[in-house]
Amino acid sequence: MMRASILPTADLMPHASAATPAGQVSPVAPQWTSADIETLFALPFNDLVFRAQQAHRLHFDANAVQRSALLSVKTGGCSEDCKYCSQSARAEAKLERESMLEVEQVLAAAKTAKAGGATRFCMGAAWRGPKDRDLDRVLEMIRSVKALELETCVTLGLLKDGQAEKLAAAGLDFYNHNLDTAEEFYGEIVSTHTYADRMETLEKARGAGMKICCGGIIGMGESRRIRAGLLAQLASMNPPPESVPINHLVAIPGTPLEDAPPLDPFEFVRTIACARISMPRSYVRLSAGRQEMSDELQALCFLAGANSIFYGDRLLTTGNAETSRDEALFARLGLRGA
Ligand code: SAM
Ligand code: DTB
Ligand code: SF4
Repeated sequence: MMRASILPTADLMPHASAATPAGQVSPVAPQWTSADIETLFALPFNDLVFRAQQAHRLHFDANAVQRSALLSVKTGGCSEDCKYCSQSARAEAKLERESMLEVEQVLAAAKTAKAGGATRFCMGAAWRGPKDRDLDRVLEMIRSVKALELETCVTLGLLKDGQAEKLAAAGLDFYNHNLDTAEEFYGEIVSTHTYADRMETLEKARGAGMKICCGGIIGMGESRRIRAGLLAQLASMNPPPESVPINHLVAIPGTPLEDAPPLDPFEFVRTIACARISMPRSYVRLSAGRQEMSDELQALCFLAGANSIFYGDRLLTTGNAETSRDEALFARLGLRGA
């Protein structure tokens, strides 16, 4: 049968799913180990990308790319010390600390995003986690964005008991909370909260019935083993995150990672391909870093299975690839927004 021939060969199947007959969804999430994913990483580039493209076509239209808009609703002054982030109060990055936006400002931005073709609106806040009184305004933002018939996503940091349920009740579709890297490297990047704290918040969001948007940052000086470890962690969630943002580090002046060693762009494409193969049903988002990428590199990322982007001229504190450039790239590649 056609389908069986394009499934990964047995030596590259993760352990739990190896026993699952082709075409059936295993009730147990495949247990991807770092070693499994390192084996994928080590494939010749063409073989890896071919395999990713096959996995992509089993579950998605390979020429459709989901587009999410992003808005920072509370910028700067964060108590945490994430080394990549310009919004940490400890960063020396030149950043105006801003108070929380008003609901009307958010609504106006969401209308513009929808008119431009985005289907999801993501709101980010530079908090360790939301205080209950701040959450109330976010809930209002969610309700008004949802009323525009946009999917909603927020990223607010660590959640306390009961907050996830409030977000879900307001109509939140996705909670974004990245693991950012493998557990063993996390302490090199952040000291003010732990990997276990992040996992706990992901469980709270899932427990409240929301979809999860969870990925990481590539290019922070981590090894391939660490990249594989991050993907193994994500792919072994049961179920894996519905949305997996793969951010290329934006090396922001004034942050401790401003001089991070450059990453071979092909290694970034390999990471996307490994994410696609290990999480075949998830949207893999080519997230931060697109502004610095050539059109050719982005095209390789789409070929390797990326099928979502941030759309709009800004990310949180840095620029994104301009909408006009994206439109031209989609036209040149025959891609459609989805
Ligand atoms: N404070 C919340 C938190 O940490 O979860 C939400 C906002 S935080 C800015 C969201 C995510 O943005 C981070 O987890 C990280 O993956 C990404 N990010 C932040 N700065 C970045 C940078 N310079 N380059 C790439 N990704 C970055
Ligand atoms: C995600 O994974 N990436 C986005 C979003 N989720 C919140 C943030 C990227 C931030 C890039 C750096 C900046 O603009 O400050
Ligand atoms: Fe704060 Fe989030 Fe930036 Fe960390 S990544 S410093 S928690 S805004």
